[in-house]
Amino acid sequence: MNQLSAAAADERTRTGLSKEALSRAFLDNLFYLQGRSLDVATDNNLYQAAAFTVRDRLLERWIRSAHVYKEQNARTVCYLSAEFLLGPHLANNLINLGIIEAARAAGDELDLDFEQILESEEEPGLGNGGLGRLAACYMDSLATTQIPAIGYGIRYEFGIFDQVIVDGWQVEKGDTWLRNGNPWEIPRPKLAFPVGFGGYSEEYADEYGVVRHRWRPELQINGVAYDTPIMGYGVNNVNLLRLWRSEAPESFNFGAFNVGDYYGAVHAKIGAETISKVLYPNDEPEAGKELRLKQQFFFVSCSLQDMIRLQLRNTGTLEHFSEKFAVQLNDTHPALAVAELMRLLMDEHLMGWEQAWTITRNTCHFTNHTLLPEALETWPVELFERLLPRHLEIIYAINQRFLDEVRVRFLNDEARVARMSLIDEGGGRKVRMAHLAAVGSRAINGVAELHSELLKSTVMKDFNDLWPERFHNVTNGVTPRRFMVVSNPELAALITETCGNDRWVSDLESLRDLEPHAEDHALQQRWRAVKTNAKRELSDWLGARTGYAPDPESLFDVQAKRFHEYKRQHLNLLHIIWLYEQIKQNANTDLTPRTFIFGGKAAPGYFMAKLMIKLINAVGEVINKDPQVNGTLRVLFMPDFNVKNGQRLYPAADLSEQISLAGKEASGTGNMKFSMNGALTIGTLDGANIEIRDEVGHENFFLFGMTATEVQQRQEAGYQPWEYYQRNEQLRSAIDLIASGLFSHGDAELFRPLTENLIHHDPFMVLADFEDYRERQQEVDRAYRDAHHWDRMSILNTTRMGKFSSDRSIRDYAQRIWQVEPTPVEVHD
Ligand code: C3B
Repeated sequence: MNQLSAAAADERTRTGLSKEALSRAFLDNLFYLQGRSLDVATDNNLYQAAAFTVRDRLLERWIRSAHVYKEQNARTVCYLSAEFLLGPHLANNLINLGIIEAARAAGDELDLDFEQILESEEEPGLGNGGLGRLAACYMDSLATTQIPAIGYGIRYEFGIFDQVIVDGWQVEKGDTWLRNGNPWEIPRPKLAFPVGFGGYSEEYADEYGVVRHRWRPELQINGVAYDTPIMGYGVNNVNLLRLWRSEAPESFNFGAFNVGDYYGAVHAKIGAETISKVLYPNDEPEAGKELRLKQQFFFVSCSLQDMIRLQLRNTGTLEHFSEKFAVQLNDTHPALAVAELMRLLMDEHLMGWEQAWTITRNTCHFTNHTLLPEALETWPVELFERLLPRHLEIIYAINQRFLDEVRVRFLNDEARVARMSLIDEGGGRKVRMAHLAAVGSRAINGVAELHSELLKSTVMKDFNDLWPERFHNVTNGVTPRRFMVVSNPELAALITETCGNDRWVSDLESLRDLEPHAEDHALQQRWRAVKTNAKRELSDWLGARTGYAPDPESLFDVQAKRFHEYKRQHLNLLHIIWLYEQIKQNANTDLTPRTFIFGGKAAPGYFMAKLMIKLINAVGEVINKDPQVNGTLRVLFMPDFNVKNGQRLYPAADLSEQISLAGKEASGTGNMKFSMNGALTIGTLDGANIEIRDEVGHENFFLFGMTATEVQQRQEAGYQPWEYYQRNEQLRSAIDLIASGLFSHGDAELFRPLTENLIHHDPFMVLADFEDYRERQQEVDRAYRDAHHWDRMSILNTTRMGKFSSDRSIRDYAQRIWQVEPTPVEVHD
């Protein structure tokens, strides 16, 4: 499959590994770790042996990196995130180590199916969507740009659910990624920290008569570290992903835990283990569940205790803590770090308020990922009082000082004081986590230019008035290693061949060198052949799973992302239904054959999102079977969209649907993955779409819809979706067709919640943008018929994506936010 020269496989690789050395190590790992020989090994045995072989190579570099980082006392980035959506490790690590060809050759020699071994890996789905995947891309880029970093999070036993489609409905299945063990992690049972919950806070006088505070928790659990090495591409740097698993302390000492009550003791143990048991599957809205707050505090506390341990070990004092560590808070989920760092410094390490506050404020940085009101986290004060009484005290104290500052800056403006307070006093008192994160951070950033501007002018306006210098934009990025080299090896090989080198893999801007070739017909043809091969592979995969194998010559039009009304999968669907009506009305309608592919999960409790999935499948069932359509349209749902399946999808897409209502999608990152793989985008002026369009050229992007400003104006003027429904015949007939029961075996009730909601409420203005969308889709239809022109646009989409490498994002953070420098690591094999 991979076109790289076979000769390369025979050479000793950059890491000094020959295929012979790899085969030997592989066989050893099969035999000594699993007691298997080749003839009886299962797929999983082979995968584990391969994984251990690769992991061993990472470990040498990991130890070396840790040593160099310590020696140079480099500032370390600590990326605190409740989610890391990693995806399979094996292929990615082989690429980053530079040994994939040697490994493939070793596999061939042992007569093994290399692709099958890669396939056997279960992915760690420790995240919901964009936010979690971004954290994983950033871990890759931190290592690649040689920045010392630790990712801190939770080792969920059950990650995001697996999605199966039954009768068109989403059904959730528990994720069991740890079933066969996880060869990439190293448990550190001795590296554990106590985490308290409940109890009370008390004052006491220390030996000098100074009044201090301490927390007397009612319950203590332990957080145990599980470490995964994260290898950079083309460098020797290996960083650390440290995930915490919750445990009851002293598992065997049941008696001490709960005297005489054996059952109660076991129950307590189970309670402790529950904390890291399962990832909350809600993407943007926060569930407000007690266990979620416990999870947040749990991983924040373990992580900060770990940093303090490292600093004390290295320097014996915490005075220079903020020079040693830059903490990045990935959304508000780890915002408690502000209060917990204060508590640890003051109560446990006996620092005064001023010094502790200066350190905290110089350590923390905060990224906001959404403006959706339902996603802005707040927690009832009552819950804090019960679970984290000392933290509530600290939050009150921070708030008092903060609001005094506001009062002095803005005289006689109590309304502003109330708006900015860390406590929302209206209707049940609540702690505002975004405010806590903002007050405790040196820098606050949004994730795309528009989003960062809207952040400053809407949800964080008051904070921007107060501290404009703290606000930044860092546009998101994605790693070209996973989303080009790993997922699309044929395209990667073609690019490398055309460039004459593979520098682009860690310097994506250099793809611009290819631009002059965009006109070259020979390249266009090969480019198209690569795309068609990827479409064929996807078609086979879909055929085996959905019963429909789409025609690789048709235009693959893909929308893959979490299901949410603001992302407007239903806008896409209304267009499909309209196309279908055209064919029904006139069998000779001249349409470019298209395959519409959807993928994505809905939060299990999100009724409308689940109904959209059902509707897509129902529409597919009717259209795909209708002889009159005769294959011109296909509508397919790819089940269980996750990182692994995404890697199948991105290379095969011709058109990428990025059709959120302007102002709602903070950035989007799928948009970047598609474009890098040569898909054209149909999209609104939302999130990073705007910047993508500016980079790839306006003529190579299908733009439609209202701008964020127009959206706001329309809303203020009073939006009446009903008027669009009445006025626009195309729209009306598409909606009416759903309401008629055609897609529900005559049941006119099934989809009524969806159609009624569109006609009467339409909170994300699907109807207002429909007409423009439909027109732009007609342009797409025409443009695809001109293969040369399309291929040229496709090539330019890829070559102009340099800005959207996560390496660039990380360099931005490093220079503008963290002030950290690369620390190269030398290895002498
Ligand atoms: C997402 C946003 O919805 C995306 O626009 C953005 O690209 C990514 O974050 C990464 O910045 N997001 C998410 O996945 N989960 C949240 N809770 C909030 C935002």
